[in-house]
Amino acid sequence: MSDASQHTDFDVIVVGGGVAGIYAAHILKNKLGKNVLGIERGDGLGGTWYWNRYPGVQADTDGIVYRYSFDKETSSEWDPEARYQRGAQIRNYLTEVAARHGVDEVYRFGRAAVEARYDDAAATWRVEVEGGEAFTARYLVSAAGVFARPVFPDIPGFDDFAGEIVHSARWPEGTVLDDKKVGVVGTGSTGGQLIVAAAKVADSLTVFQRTPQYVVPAGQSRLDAAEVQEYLENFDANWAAWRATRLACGFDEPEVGAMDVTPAEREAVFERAWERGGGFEFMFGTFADLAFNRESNDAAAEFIKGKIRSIVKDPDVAERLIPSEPYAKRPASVDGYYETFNNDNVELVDVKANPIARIVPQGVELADGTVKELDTLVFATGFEAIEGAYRHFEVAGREGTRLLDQWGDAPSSYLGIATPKFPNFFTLLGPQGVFSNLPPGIEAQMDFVADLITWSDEHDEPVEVSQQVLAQWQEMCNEIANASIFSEVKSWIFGSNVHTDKPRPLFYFGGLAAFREVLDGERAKEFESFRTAS
Ligand code: NA7
Repeated sequence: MSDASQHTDFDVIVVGGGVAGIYAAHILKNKLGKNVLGIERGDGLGGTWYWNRYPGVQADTDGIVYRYSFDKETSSEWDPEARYQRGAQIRNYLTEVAARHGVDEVYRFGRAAVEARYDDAAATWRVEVEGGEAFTARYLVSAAGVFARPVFPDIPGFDDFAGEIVHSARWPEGTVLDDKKVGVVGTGSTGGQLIVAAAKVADSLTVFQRTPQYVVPAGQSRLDAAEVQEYLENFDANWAAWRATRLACGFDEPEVGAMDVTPAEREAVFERAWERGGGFEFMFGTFADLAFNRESNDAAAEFIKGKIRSIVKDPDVAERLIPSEPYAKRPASVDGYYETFNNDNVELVDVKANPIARIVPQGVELADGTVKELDTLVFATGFEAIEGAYRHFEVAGREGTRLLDQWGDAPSSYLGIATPKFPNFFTLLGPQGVFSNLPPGIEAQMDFVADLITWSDEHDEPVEVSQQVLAQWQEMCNEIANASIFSEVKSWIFGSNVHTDKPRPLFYFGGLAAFREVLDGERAKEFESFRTAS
C-alpha cells in the first residue's frame, strides 16, 4: 500500500476488487509495470463473493473453470476435488491469488468510488472516494461488478417488521436461520441455494415464489484423483481448448440439435445430464439449440417438468413449482431443490396468485389477508445487473456526459469495454460484453484492455471507441439476443427484472470463441475502432 497511501496520481485506477478487478490490477501492475491504485468499497477482496455470504452460497460453474487461467499454483484455499467451490472458498482463493501476485498492495479498502470525471484538457481521470479524497490517473478501469446493486421489492411496511430483514447479497455476520421462522422471497439461483440450506435448519420456511424456475441438480461431487491430476498436468492445454468454446464452462458443447435425434435418444441425453448435474451443462451441453429453437427448448422444459412431478409428492405443490415460461433464464442448478418442498417445515406461497400486500410486525400479510409469521425475512430478489453499479458510482466522460445517460435505455459498450465519449475508460463486464463463464471472459477483456493501453501509451493518444463502431456492435448483439428464446422472458440478462417495460440485451450471445476473434481482429487492425481522435 505504500504507493496508494502516499500518492494521489497514478497511471491507472481500477475500481472494484472482485474477479475482474484483481485480474486487471495484476495485469496492469505485473505485466505492464503500471503504477496502479485499486479502490474497493468492501473491507476485503472478492467482489460478488465478498458480499454474497448467505447460507448455501456456492458457485454453480465447475471449480476447474471458475478460476483464473493465469495462475495454476494457487490452490490452498481451493478444493480441487470438489466439483463446485463454496462462497468462502472462492473469496479466500481470490484473496490468496491477489496476495501471491502482490495485487492486494495496490488496493484501498472500505471506501467506495463515488465519482469519476474526465478532465478533457488534461486528458486524465479524477476519481473521488467516499469522504472526498480524490485521485487522478491517465486510465480508468471499472470492474465495478455485474451484481453490485441488490434490489428490494417495493412492498410497504419494511420498517414495521419486528424480526430481521436481510438481502441475500448483504448477509449480516452472525445472522443464522437455525430454529427460526424464515421467509424467503425469490426463487432464482440465489433463492434456490438459500431455500435448500434454510430448510435444513429453520423451524419453518415459507417460500414466496413469483415465477417458478427450471432448476436442475447441481451435481456437487468429488472429482477423482486421476481427473484432478490430468487437469493440473494439462492446465494450459485445457484452458486453450475451453477458451475456444462458446461458454468456456469446461464441458463439450454439442453441435447436434435436440430435434435431430429420436425422442428416446433425446430423453437419454437429458437424463444423463440430469444425473450429472449442472445448469449450464444441461442447457448448453446437451444439445446445441435449446436457447434458440422453440421445439428443442420445449423438449427440455417438458423433461424438467416431468422431474418436478415425479419428485414433489404433493401434486398441488408440484403444479405451483412448474414454470409456464420457456426455459430461458440463466440456468439454475441446486442439489435437492424440488425435494426440499417435500419437507414438513416448508411451505410454498404463490405470490402471483396471492401477492404480498405488506410487511407487518409479525411477518408478511398476503392479499387475501393471511399472515405468514416470520422471525427472519430474506430477500433473494436479485440485482440491477451491470448498470446498477453506476447508480452509486457517477462516471462522467467528455463534456461531462454521464455514463448512465449515454447508455440510456439501450446500454451498450463496444465489446463490453468501451463507450463513446469516455476516453481511456474501460469497463470489464460492461453492457454487451460476452455471455460466458465469467473468469475467462474477464481475462479476454482485460488482456485486450492491456493491449489498448499499451497502444495508447506508445502513440501518446487517448483511445475512445467511435459511435459508428458501437452502433454496429449493438445491432449485432441485439440481433443475436433477440433471436434467442432468452428474449421471451423477464430476467436480469435483459435488465427486465428491474426495467420491466424496457428490456435491453445486456450481453453478446455469440460465444467466447467468436468474441475472442473480434478482439484479435481489432488487434490486427491496430485498434482502428478506438482511434476517434486521429
Ligand atoms: P434473480 O435470478 O434475478 O432472481 C430474483 C428472484 O427474486 C426471482 O425469483 C424473482 O422473481 C424474485 N423477485 C424479484 N422481485 C420480487 C417480488 N417483488 N416479489 C416476489 N419475487 C420477486 O437473482 P439471483 O440473486 O437469484 O441471481 C442473480 C445471479 O447471481 C444469478 O443468475 C447468478 O448469475 C448469480 P421473478 O422471476 O422476477 O418473478
